[in-house]
Amino acid sequence: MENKSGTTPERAILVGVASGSVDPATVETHLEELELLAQTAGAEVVGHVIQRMRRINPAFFIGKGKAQQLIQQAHELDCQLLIFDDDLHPGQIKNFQQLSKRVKVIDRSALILDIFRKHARTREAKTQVELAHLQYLLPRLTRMWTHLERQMGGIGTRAGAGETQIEVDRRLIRNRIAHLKRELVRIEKERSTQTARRKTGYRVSLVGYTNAGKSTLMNAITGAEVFIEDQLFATLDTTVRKVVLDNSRELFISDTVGFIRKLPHHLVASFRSTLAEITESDLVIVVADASSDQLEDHLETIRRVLGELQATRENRLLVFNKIDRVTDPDQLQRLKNRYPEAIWVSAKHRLRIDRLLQAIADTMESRYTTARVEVDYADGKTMALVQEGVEVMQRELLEDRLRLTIRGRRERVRKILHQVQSK
Ligand SMILES: Nc1nc2c(ncn2[C@@H]2O[C@H](COP(=O)(O)OP(=O)(O)OP(=O)(O)O)[C@@H](O)[C@H]2O)c(=O)[nH]1
Ligand SMILES: [Mg+2]
Repeated sequence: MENKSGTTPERAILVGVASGSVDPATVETHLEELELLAQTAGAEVVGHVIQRMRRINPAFFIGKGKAQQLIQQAHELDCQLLIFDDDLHPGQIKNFQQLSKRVKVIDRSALILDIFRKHARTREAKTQVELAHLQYLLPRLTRMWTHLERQMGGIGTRAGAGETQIEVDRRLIRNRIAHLKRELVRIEKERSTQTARRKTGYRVSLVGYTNAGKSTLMNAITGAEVFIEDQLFATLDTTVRKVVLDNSRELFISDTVGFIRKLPHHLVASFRSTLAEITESDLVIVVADASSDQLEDHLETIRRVLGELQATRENRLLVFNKIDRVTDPDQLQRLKNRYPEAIWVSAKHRLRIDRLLQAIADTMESRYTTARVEVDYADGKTMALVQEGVEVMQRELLEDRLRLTIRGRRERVRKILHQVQSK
């Protein structure tokens, strides 16, 4: 079998651990998600292994006997990869390398980073992903130098006097990290001039678990063609589109990278500027796949990542997508009882999108207000002031004055009225 890139896929065994309060059934659902991740990364999964443990073994994460047995199994099944659902310490990976040269051991974070690397398209996403990857790699450097030399173009890779190859690699990586951080600051500056232009508009962002249907919903709302695929992390960049409701109310809607359980910390950190679009929004639409049996888990992950980004809780709308796939009436009723505030849609089949648009319009309305101001024709300064950061709905010509009907955020309109009155 060949994968999308036309190469033979690496064969993988997935490994999960049930310990403490985590029962094997939950671990199995986590492994199913890990399998989707592995497939997205281009691997072929040949088996799931779950080990129950009371205590994590510091040397191999799982027990030593189990580790040896797994390596043996991998050899027999012609597998090149063991993928752990939990994060492994660098030392644990090294210990596995000592058991086998042929079998590579990686963890969930490494897999997610790999997918992000493959899906990064723009300069910003590429820079963010490379930064996260190198930060992840730094404490895990082992005998990877040949790999690195290739990756980094081999410049300055010769070891200096008394410097081991690993030290050289570490130095190279640190330099590169510093460079990437500077690069990101520059890209961020460019971005902030772009967003400044949108500052006066109402900003809405779509957030949610990966594969929940955010991009499909974006398309349903805007008619734009945003990349959609049934795979994890199809979208890594933020797309912003303008939408006009009822021919008058203008808003900017953005679709961005999805969340996932145990999103590597480095990724959240380096995607901070992309995710800033969320924290700066007037409204956050949380999109969830209502047909997923992991819905509660997904909502919890979203709450946690939004918390990590310090997004406010006040301005959120909950949207349950993929209602076309919720066929069990009991399940539907249960969800409706539990989340009475949720708006139910099917982005793919364009069902109830108008309800969602109405809800957006309502929240906009509650933050916006309309007012009338009159300004002398001769007073150019005030004329400019009253139009700044608001929409002008109507202009009426009076004898010596102009009467404007303006609409904008409450705070802004209040400030304008105050300034005009105090003249
Ligand atoms: N049945 C059904 N499928 C849907 C619906 N909405 C989206 N999908 C499918 O779900 C898959 C993921 O959709 P996307 O829009 O790419 O999801 P996303 O949230 O943007 O995913 P990432 O960008 O990967 O985080 C695609 O195969 C869509 O066709 C829906 O309402 N019903
Ligand atoms: Mg998407």
